Amino acid sequence: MKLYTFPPSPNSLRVFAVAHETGQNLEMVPVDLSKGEHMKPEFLKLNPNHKIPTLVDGDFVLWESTAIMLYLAYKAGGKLIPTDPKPRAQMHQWISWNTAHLGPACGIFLFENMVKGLLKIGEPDPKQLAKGEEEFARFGAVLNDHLKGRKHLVGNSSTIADHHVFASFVHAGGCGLPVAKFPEIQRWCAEMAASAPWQKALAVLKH
Ligand SMILES: N[C@@H](CCC(=O)N[C@@H](CS)C(=O)NCC(=O)O)C(=O)O
Repeated sequence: MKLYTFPPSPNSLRVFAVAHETGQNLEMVPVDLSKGEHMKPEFLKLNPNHKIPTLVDGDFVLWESTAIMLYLAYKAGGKLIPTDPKPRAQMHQWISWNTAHLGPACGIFLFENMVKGLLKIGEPDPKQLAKGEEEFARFGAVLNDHLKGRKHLVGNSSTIADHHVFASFVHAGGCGLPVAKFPEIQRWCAEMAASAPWQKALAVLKH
């Protein structure tokens, strides 16, 4: 299987974490967004949204990181997906919540404080950052409370939800995400970052 990816992308990193945890090998095909490689006709044939990550498994092409993570988990016999309906629904709850709420709040800090500088497309917008502060305070508090006394978001073992949500924090330090007032998030993130699948996934950032 090949994963078309821009290595620092949280959406790509969480797919790699799942691949590592489920013991599947993904060949990384770098797509340099800063050079516009995602707009090349050959890539647009794979993903007309011009977005990474995009998975190619033989003649099967799949985009959207959540769908790819679930596909890898299904291929591994359902690893990382609870079998009972209630915990399975809770896993989907956290995935949807991250996609709709927490992830976009973190994404404001990532875009304003990191991506703009890397792509040289202007200064951080204080209005956007104020919006990010407000949203992160709201949804960060929900996560922080939920994590009290828990090692995993759902049940007693790792699920897709943990990898999905943790990806929103991978650049927390570099993009100035205000996590200081959320000790449970900090503790959980330290545990996730130290876990074997994330150690392997994050190694790509050290090159
Ligand atoms: N919902 C998508 C988001 C993917 C996404 O936004 N990828 C960004 C990089 S992190 C991208 O490829 N941007 C290029 C573009 O939109 O043209 C997913 O979860 O895979």
